[in-house]
Amino acid sequence: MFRKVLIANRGEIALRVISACKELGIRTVAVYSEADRNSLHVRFADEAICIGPPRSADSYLNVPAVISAAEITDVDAIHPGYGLLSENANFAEVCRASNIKFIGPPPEVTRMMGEKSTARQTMKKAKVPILPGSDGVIADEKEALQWAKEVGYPVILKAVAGGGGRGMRIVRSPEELPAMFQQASTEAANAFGNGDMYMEKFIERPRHIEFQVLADEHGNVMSLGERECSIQRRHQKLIEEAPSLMVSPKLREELGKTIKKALENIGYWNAGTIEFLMDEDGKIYFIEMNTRIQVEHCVTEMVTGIDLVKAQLRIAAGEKLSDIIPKPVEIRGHAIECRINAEHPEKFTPSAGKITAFNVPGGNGVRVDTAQYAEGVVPPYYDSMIAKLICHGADRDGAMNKMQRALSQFVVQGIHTTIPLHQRIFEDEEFRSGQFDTKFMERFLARQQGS
Ligand code: MV4
Repeated sequence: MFRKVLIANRGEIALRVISACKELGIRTVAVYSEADRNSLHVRFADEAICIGPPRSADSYLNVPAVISAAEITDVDAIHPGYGLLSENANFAEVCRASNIKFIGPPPEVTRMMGEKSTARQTMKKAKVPILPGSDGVIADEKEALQWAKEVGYPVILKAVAGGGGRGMRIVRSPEELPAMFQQASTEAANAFGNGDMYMEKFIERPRHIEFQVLADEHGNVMSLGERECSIQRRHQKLIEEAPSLMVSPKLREELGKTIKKALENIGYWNAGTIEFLMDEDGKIYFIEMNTRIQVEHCVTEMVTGIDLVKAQLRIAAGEKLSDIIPKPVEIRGHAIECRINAEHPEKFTPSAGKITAFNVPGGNGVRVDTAQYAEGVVPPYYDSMIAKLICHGADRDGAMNKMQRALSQFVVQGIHTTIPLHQRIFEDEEFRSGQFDTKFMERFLARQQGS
C-alpha cells in the first residue's frame, strides 16, 4: 500500500479522500490555494502546501505546481478527486513520467473516452447499446444531412470534445441543419479547441441512468449497479439515487455483464461511470463514460456497503478486485443524495460569504459529506456545492422520509443555500412517484411559479 498520497483537490471530495487514506493508514498531503488557507482539507491532512492564487487556473489546475508539491513532499501517488485535473490525460502522463502513481485509469483510456465519438464507437464494438447516429466524426454539412436522413429527425449534434451538455444542438428539420452544424462546430472549436461533431437520434424526454464500475489492474471488472440522476438543472445534478426504479434486476444483470466485457477489452482500470439515456419505452443507450470518481458515488456506497474511494486506493496499489470485494455485490435498500449548493434557492445565483451557523443532521442512515463549518467561508472562485446530504432507507419512501427529516435539521446561516428548494422537491408528487425524466426541473419550477 502507498505510504503517502497527495490530494489534488479541495472541498468535500478532498476530505473524503483524506478519510479513506486515514482508514488505510496512508499519510496525506493537501494542496491549497490562497483562498483555502483555512479549509478543513488543509487542517485534516498530515501536510499541506500552498500552490498558488485563488483562481483554479492559477492553483488547482497548475500541473507544475501540483507536481512540485508532490515531489517536495515525496508522495507515492496522487488522487485527483473529481473535476479539476481528474480527467486530464496529460496530467496523468506527467504523473507517470515523474514516477508518481495517478489514482485513476491509464491516460490512453482517459483520452479515448474524452473523445466522445470514439467512446461511442468503442462501446458499439463491445455490444453496448448505443443510439442510432453517425459513425465517428462528421466531415461537413453535406454528410450531416445524409446521417440525419438515415437516423430520422429530430437529431442532436454533439461536440466530440464536449460532454456535460456543452456544444450540443437539437435539429428538427433538414432546413435548419446546415446553419446549426456550422454554429455548433465553431462554438466547439472556440470552447474546446476542437470543432469536430458527431450525431445521435434525439431522445425528447430521457432519463439519465449511470452504472458504477470498479476495475483492478489485473483485467478484472465489476459493475456495482446504477444511479438515477435525472433531477438536474442546466446540466447540474441536484438529486441522485440508487437503485433506479426503472432498472429491473434482469436489465441490471445483463447490462452489468456487457459493461464488464467492454471495459475488459479496453483495458480499463480504477473507478468509472458509464452514462446512459433511457427512452420512454425503457430502452437504454450509452452516451458517455466518466473516468473519475463522481460526486454522487455515495449513493452507490450506501446501497452496496462498498467504500469506493478506499477501493480506488487499493486498486492503484495493485490489489485484486477479488481481495477488495470478496463477496457478490448486493443492492440493499434505497439511497438518495441532495447536493446542497451555496446558491439562492429561486434565482440560482451563487451565494459566497461567511457561514454564521452550521448544524449538520445525523442519525441512522444519514450521511453528510462536507468541508464546511460554522465560521467557515465559501469563496467565490469555485463550484458552489458546499455539502452532500445522503439518506438510506429500506425502500424509496423510507429514504425520502428520512431526507425530509434530515433537511429540516440542516441549518446553514449567513449564505443562501438550495436546502429550501430540496424541501419543496421532496413535497412534489411527481418527484415522490419516481416517474420523472430530465425535464423534471423545468416542469417543477413552472409549477412553483403557478402556485
Ligand atoms: C442527449 C439528449 C437527448 N438525446 N442525447 C446532455 C448532457 C450530455 N451528457 C448528454 N445530454 C443529452 N444528450 C440524445 N441523443 C439529451 C441530453 C440532455 C440531458 C441528458 C442527461 C441529463 C440531463 C439532460 C438535460 C438536457 C439534455
